[in-house]
Amino acid sequence: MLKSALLRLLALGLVLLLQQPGRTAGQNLRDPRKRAAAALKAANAKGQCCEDVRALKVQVANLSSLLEELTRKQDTVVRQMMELDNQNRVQEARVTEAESKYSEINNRVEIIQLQASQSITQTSSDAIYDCASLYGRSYKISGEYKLPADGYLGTPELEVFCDMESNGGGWTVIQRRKVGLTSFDRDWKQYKKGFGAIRGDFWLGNENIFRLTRQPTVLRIELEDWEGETRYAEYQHFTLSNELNSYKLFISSYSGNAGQDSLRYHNNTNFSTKNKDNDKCVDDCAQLRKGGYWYNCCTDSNLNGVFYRYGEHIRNTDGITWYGWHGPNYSLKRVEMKIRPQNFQP
Ligand SMILES: *[C@@H]1O[C@H](CO)[C@@H](O)[C@H](O)[C@H]1NC(C)=O
Ligand SMILES: *[C@@H]1O[C@H](CO)[C@@H](O)[C@H](O)[C@H]1NC(C)=O
Ligand SMILES: *[C@@H]1O[C@H](CO)[C@@H](O)[C@H](O)[C@H]1NC(C)=O
Ligand SMILES: *[C@@H]1O[C@H](CO)[C@@H](O)[C@H](O)[C@H]1NC(C)=O
Ligand SMILES: [Ca+2]
Repeated sequence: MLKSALLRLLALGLVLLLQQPGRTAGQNLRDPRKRAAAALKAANAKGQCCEDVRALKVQVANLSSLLEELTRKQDTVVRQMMELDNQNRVQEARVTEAESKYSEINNRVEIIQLQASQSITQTSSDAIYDCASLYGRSYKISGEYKLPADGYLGTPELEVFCDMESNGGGWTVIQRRKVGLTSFDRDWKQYKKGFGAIRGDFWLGNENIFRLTRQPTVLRIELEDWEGETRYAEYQHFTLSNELNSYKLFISSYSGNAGQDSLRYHNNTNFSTKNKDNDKCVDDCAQLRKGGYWYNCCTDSNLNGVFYRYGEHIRNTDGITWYGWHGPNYSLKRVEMKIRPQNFQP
């Protein structure tokens, strides 16, 4: 602003400077007397004009030097701003690096805790069906439990994680994503049997989930994003078919705050893995979405997808997604799926 005002002044000065000496030159004077008078007048004017010109010249020189100085100052400011910008970028990079290091250390701590916990599994000689029956026997602390084998029911011994706190407790956790080091891109057999670490990331196994849902069962899904916000989705009815029927999903009566119900699309759909395409699509959804799930064509949620860390979590369509909350390209930070009988009394 200041610079352009000065430039305008400078231009005006130059115009005046050019006009001054020619003030009388345009007059065509034939009469000698008039010419003499004009010459005298011009001489007077010239004396005056030359004063004006000198003053103007000084002003112009002054303005020029001022302008130069301002230009120099502006260059300095621009350079300083660029430097600050660079420093900012370096700072940001450092924060990002620190964050990823922190996350790595956090993961390592969780793994150590996980290994330590392996030896303090609680057991009970009583026939126990699930975490809800444990809760009924006054086991009210969340953690790892061993459900004993039951010859009558034909169930083998099973390690489970019980959530005895959320919404009244009694929940048997069937899936968890939070550490991000366990691959969920597994085959049919692994999804059938279960995999992962019960205190970390795991799938309890389709065969186990099928058995646990033979009684009327509630499913609760808890989600967390990278900003630390949480949501849940609950289904009053949840059951899986047996393996012969491809562990087909059945859910109904949604409630929760996770936006549009993003499991509904997967209702009445067979389970698919990378080596068993049971989806309702010409594509191979399990391979596209890199998990085992009740793929339709393909997803409205992909809770067994790829775990992407903060910074990488908004790029891919094969992440841990719940479309009704963060859409198809946002991979969540944490997921837990848990079940308990419909008739559970806290
Ligand atoms: C020119 O600048 C000098 C200082 O650099 C100042 O003292 C002087 O008054 C200025 N002259 C004009 C005509 O602006
Ligand atoms: C689902 O599985 C059942 C039994 O395994 C099969 O008969 C049916 O065709 C499958 N449906 C689809 C869409 O693949
Ligand atoms: C799933 O499909 C069944 C019919 O097989 C239906 O009764 C139920 O309401 C559906 N669930 C949802 C959440 O739409
Ligand atoms: C999601 O990512 C895919 C490419 O990976 C892109 O084509 C699509 O537009 C993205 N969708 C949204 C809603 O950002
Ligand atoms: Ca297919």
